[in-house]
Amino acid sequence: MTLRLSTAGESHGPATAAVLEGIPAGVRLDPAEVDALLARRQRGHGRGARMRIERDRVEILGGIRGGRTLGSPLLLVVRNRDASLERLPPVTRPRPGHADLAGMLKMGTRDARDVLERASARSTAAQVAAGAVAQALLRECGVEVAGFCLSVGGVEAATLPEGIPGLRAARDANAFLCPDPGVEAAMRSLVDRARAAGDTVGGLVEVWAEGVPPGLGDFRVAGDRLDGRLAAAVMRIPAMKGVEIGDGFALARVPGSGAHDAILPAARGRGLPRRGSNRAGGVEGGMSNGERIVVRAAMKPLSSLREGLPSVDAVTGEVGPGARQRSDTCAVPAASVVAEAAVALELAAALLEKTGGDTLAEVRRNLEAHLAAARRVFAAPPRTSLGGRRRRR
Ligand code: EPS
Repeated sequence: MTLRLSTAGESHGPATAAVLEGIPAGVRLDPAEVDALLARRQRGHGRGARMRIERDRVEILGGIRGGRTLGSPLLLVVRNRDASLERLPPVTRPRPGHADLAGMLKMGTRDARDVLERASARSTAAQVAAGAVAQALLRECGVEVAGFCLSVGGVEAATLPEGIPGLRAARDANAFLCPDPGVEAAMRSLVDRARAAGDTVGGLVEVWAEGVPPGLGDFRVAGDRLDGRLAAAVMRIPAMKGVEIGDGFALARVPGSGAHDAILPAARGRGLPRRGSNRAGGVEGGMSNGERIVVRAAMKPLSSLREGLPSVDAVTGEVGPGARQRSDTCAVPAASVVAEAAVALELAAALLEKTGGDTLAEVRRNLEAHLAAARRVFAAPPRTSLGGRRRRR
């Protein structure tokens, strides 16, 4: 079965919800773990008034029994406390940078409310709930995924912890979900100044995935390339304007001799070869190569400004600032949680394509067989050519 996610719900409707198909049976699923991710998505210095209203909690209304997945579609519901949709006024002056104008033209309506309610980043709560389920599956298969905020408005983390456990500890202790405490004060004053000026700030988010088996994705079919799929998954998050894998855009400025990662013998002559560096960000030829996957994305500053940029009213024709709506000053920390969920969902999909399996036991059995076969590729005695083995003396 293919892993497939659908979400539904308007920002100020009764709920935001996800249907996730294709998660195998037998995955331990603790709603508290989903809630922990939902709570992290609500965090971050610079969030607006809405996050003081909402207390996101998941209700798992299908696909679970006795704390384990059944293999049937999961129905994940996050109710909205601000469920004011039917009382909210029309929006006739589209806000530059939002979905308003393009959506009005697409749908043939003068009321951008019909567009912005669904275009809202509120739906990322449902995506994050689904991402938490994907992470529960990945964890059972030895894969850990962690997203964090790398920079806010040009203030960037100077140092990063070694691996995911240290990264998580430092990130969770930080008001921006940034693992470098040294830049927290600078981020805070930047966001506070922007808020005072009625302005907004963007930034960079990064996601690491460790323990990813080699060979997820495909070199044979363009649409199945893992880098393309990860990039699309992260680019689909509202307000994202750019995505990199590994050293990404920086690779365009260095010679080939400094752009790739040497292949070194496996430790003690066994297992998979080691790599000297990870400029590729864990993906070569459209496939995971067994190294840490690194995905980075650029979030634009949110489009809701106190003094809206110039716009035109679709009803009166009057020129004036775009409609004013409540907003966050900075949602980069929240976006890092959404990016973590997006990467987890895409990796879970690619993993299940490699292993198949209706149950977790079947997925793990097939994964272990794949890893054993991969290890044998470099465990065999050296060959003189592709054809024959060198004679032992
Ligand atoms: C959003 C506008 C704000 C944000 C919202 C996304 O909501 P409101 O219009 O109710 O003030 O708080 O984000 C969320 C609701 C959320 O859960 O992240 C927008 O226009 O996209």
